[in-house]
Amino acid sequence: MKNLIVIILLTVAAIYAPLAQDHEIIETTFKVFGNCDQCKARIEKTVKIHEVKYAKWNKSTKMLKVAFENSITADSLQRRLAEVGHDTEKYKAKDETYNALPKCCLYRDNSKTH
Ligand SMILES: [Cu+2]
Repeated sequence: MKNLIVIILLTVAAIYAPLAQDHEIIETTFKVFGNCDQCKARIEKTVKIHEVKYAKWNKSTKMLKVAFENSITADSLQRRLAEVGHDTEKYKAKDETYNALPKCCLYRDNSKTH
């Protein structure tokens, strides 16, 4: 009986150990420039990849709160945002990408929130 319990415990540990390893969650907040609700939708959609568990952008503070698996980095998320036209603390969007955004989203010239 004692042996059986030991075997069950070892089996359970063997199954869960590799799963537990991969899923360490990192939570962080960084600045992403934007203006409006369309920006909010674009920003949150851009970072909602498989590894990201949570993403909320605050229109007034311009802060993006994210929780993601440690297989990716906050840096890679900031790069993705710059690629769709949103400047971040670390990366600047290309002018041509920025200029292609809808008018209400042009946060560099028109920084008021509406
Ligand atoms: Cu916008």
